[in-house]
Order: sequence, then C-alpha cells, then structure tokens
Amino acid sequence: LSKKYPEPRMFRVHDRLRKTYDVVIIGGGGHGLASAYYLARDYGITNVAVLEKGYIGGGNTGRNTTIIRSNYLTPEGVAFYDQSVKLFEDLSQDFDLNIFYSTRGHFTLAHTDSALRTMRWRAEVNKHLGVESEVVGPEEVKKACPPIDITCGGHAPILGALYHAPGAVARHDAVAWGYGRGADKRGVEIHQRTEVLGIDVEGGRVKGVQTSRGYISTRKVLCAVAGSTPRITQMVGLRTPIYVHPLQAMVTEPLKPWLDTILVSGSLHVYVSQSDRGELVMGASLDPYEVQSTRSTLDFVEGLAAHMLDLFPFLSNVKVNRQWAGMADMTPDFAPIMGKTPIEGFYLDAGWGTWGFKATPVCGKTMSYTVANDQDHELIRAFSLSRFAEFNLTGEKGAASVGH
Ligand code: FAD
Ligand code: PYC
Repeated sequence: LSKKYPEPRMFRVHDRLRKTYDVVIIGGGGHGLASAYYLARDYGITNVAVLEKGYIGGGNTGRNTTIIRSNYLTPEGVAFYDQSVKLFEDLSQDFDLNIFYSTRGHFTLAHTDSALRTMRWRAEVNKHLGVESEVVGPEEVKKACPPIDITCGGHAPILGALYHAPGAVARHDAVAWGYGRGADKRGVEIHQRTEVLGIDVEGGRVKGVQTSRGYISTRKVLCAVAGSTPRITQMVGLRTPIYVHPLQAMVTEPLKPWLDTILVSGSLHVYVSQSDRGELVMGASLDPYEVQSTRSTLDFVEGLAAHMLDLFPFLSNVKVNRQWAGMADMTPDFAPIMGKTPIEGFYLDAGWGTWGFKATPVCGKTMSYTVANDQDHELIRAFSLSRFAEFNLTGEKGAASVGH
C-alpha cells in the first residue's frame, strides 16, 4: 500500500546531481536563490542547480541584522538599492509567504559636525533621485524614540540625524526560503550539503564544476558565496581586491515593543532595531583583523553593550540571549563586485561586506539578466570588477552603517 504524502512545504530533495545544467549557481544564500528564482520566472531558464555546501540561508543571509534602506551616497548606489526596496515591498505577495517586511524609518545619528556634513550630502543625493531622506535635529530623534539619552551620557551628544522614512526590516530566513521555494516550484534544483571543490576552465571559458557529490558539466557558473568568494575566485585564477573580516551581532531577550525605529550610530559603533519577537537586534563594527571564521567574542558583547547603554541606560539589566558572526567580503570602496568577468561563463556576485541583505532582490533581478543575456545589466555597470584596474571606484564608505 503506498501512502500519498503532501508536497514538500519548501523545496524538493534530489538524490543525485544531473550530469549537466545550463547554469550552476554556487551558494544557496539569498543572492544565489534570488538569481535562480528570477532566471526561472523571468527567463524560463530552469535547468539550473543551486549548490550549497551547508544549508540554505545558513551563511550571511541567516546571520544579518536585516536592515533595508536605499539612503546611499553615490547616484549609482541609490538607484540600485532603491530598486531593491521596491522589490522587497512586494515580496510577501510575490512569494505568497510572509517575510514580515516592516517599514520602521531609519535614523543615522550624527555626533560630530563632519558626520552631519555627510548626512546633508547623502540627503541631497537621495532627494535628487526621488528617495525620501532628510536631515533632522536631535529633537526629532527624541520624538521618534523617547527613551533615548540624546546626550549619550554627556560624552557624544546627538547633533542631528539623517532620517530615511522607507528604512525597513524583514525576516531574513523567509527571504531565502521564499526565493528557494519559488525557484524549486519552477524546476530549479536546490542541492544542500554539496560543496564546490573546483571549477574547470578551458581556453578561457567555463566547462564544468567539481563538487563533493561528483562532476557537473556546464557553460555558466554564477558565484554568490559572500565570505567564501576568494576561495572560489582562486579556482578560476581570478584576482579581486576582496578581503574578509568577521562581523558580529547579538540579540537580547524579548522585550515588550518599545523601539519603533531603526537607529544607527557610526561614531558609537551601534545599530539596533526591535524584531517582531521583541528581541533587540544589534551589531557593531567589523572585527579589526582579517580572518575567515564565524566565531563570536566576549570583547564584542562588552563593547557593544557599553555603547548601547550610552544611548539607552535603562537597558542595564536586560540579558543578551545569543551572539554570532558572519564573514564579510569587503571591498576597498564599499560597493559590490557584480557581473561578467574575464573568464567566459563565470559571473560574480560578491563584495557584499556588511551591506548585501538589502540588495538580495535586486541582485537576483540583475544577475539573472546578466547570466541569461551574457551582458551586464545597466544597474550594475558601476560595480564591475574592472573598475579597480581603471581607478574608477564607486565610493560608498560614507553610506555604510557599520563603523570601520
Ligand atoms: P550568503 O548568505 O553568505 O550565502 C553564501 C552561501 O554560499 C553560504 O550559504 C555558503 O555556505 C555557500 N558556500 C560558500 N562556499 C561554497 C562552496 N564552495 N560550495 C557551495 N556553497 C558554498 N546587510 C544588510 O543589507 N543589512 C544588514 O543589516 C546587514 N547586517 C549584517 C550583519 C551581520 C552580522 C553580517 C555578517 C552581515 C550583515 N549584512 C547586512 C550583510 C549581508 O548579510 C550579506 O551581504 C548578504 O547576506 C550576502 O548574501 P549572499 O547570499 O551573497 O551570501
Ligand atoms: O547596510 O544598513 C546596513 C547595515 C546595517 C547593519 C549592517 N549593515
């Protein structure tokens, strides 16, 4: 007697890899899965394998603090991230899965005159491109967040802030699952616990991929592995300026809702929002050394807690529940590296450092276009690898939330 079981809730499990795929995507994070989803949905390319060495969303996608915003500094950055915010706003409906997208408003606090100058610069670029951003005084910060100590214990008074009304948070796992489920439904194969160990290149073009579960032949490989990028680019003999630093985060025990906005202070090295479960989700600056590891430290918790108490002294008895780290693939100009590469059929979606969760939908859109047409999408031209050789950088350091 054979029982009829329901369809899998998220995606199918495949016993074996096919011998060949039209496209192989390395990395089952948000970016890889979003690219697979739009390849299938928008271009009808479904003979696609997503290879993930661990479990989907287990990399930086599942470790990030989920801040979504488009208040960048360069016109290219603002246009790109604005598209992503727009895609995010419709994502729950698109997936028929609740990603808990929540528009909260985003304050970047300025404690010095020079920080305030950068806020004005960003506000003007943003407004010019139709993105809602404005500089506000400390009284507006206090109005939006009454429990804040606007003097920060007297040693770093808040002079003003960049306020970005569309700033939002979302459930990171649901973003990975939504893209994974949608890609799977359209025929894409997701292979977890499948590590890419080598890439065959012949005559300057991709031929196939060696994996922990056998060999696959393919003419197109998309690399979307964030903190593991240098290991993969090495396999095809490609040099990039990416360097990897740990970025840590932590959450408190759940509290009654009291923090409605997202707050960031580059000077105090703090960013914080309150999740739907009531936890304060917090992070600080990058760890100061280059290392490929996801361990977390007591130093980090102590430093971040001290700065949180500058802003909110009343939190002194609140417990920290969890801490963790991800591997941030940093670039010298704090912009990503996207698009075609000198190796034919090898496409790169990398350099996402501390800022790539918010870009997940637009990366899927633009990388699927680039892979399908073998031509860089116009929104990513400013992010090409060749900009470093051409000294044509896309300087976004002033718009990074995280201190460096
Ligand atoms: P990942 O999610 O890391 O996925 C890459 C996948 O590739 C991994 O699952 C990995 O297992 C897999 N992989 C690696 N090597 C191989 C291999 N050889 N074979 C097969 N699979 C492989 N961004 C924001 O916009 N807002 C934020 O608030 C924010 N906060 C952050 C906080 C922290 C603590 C961290 C660490 C990052 C934060 N980021 C934030 C950055 C953001 O998380 C990343 O830029 C983004 O998630 C990158 O997504 P991805 O899909 O490219 O990479
Ligand atoms: O890019 O907004 C961001 C961010 C916040 C925390 C880490 N990255």
